[in-house]
Amino acid sequence: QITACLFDLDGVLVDTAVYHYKAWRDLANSLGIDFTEEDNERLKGVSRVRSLEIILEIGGQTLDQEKMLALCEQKNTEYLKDVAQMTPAEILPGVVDFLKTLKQEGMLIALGSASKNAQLILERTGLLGYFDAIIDGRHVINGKPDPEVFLKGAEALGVQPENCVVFEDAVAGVEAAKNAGMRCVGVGEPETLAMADIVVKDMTEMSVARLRELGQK
Ligand code: B16
Ligand code: MG
Repeated sequence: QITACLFDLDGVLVDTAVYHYKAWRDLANSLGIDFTEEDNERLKGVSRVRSLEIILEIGGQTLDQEKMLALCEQKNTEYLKDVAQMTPAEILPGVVDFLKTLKQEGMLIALGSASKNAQLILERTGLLGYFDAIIDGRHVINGKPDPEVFLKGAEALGVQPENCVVFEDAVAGVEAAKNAGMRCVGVGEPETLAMADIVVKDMTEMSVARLRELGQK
């Protein structure tokens, strides 16, 4: 039986990937590295430092720890300029209706995101009030596909992993959910998210009936 839903942020509730891409591309270009939208797919669900490591790998460069932290800081400052302009209009389709339904059904709701800016983004988009617990990049040591972020979410809600459903758009995130022993709804393409129990295009395709079905699986 499903009693709790754990949501990833970027790609599931809002599309911050476009802002991440813009900020990383500018930074990569300043280092003389070409960084395409296709390359950006590799950064989804991945931590900030790991994202920079991937960009440096693409460019065949290495930098010392101190320089890397400075560049992460620089990227985040640019990224936050866009986040500051975010509004509820940027919430992805079906999200608000589905969250409202879950609340009515007495379902517990948590956030499980790699982002250290998650709380701010939820505030800017007016989604914060729906969440009973928030676990994000500030609370975890091991990034997805490690299950830590979702296990901590379940713990904060006081529920067992087998009673949780995770909503994820990134392959590493789906793996993290499965590693946590949870059901997983993939958000995106079935070919890419094959490990998920079901895959939806977006939250307009979700309903309480589908959640219950998932609980029977
Ligand atoms: P920040 P999610 C992830 O969010 C993004 O998908 C990923 O691209 C980003 O690098 C990561 O958050 C860290 O974000 O720099 O804000 O701490 O999909 O786990 O909600
Ligand atoms: Mg995501």
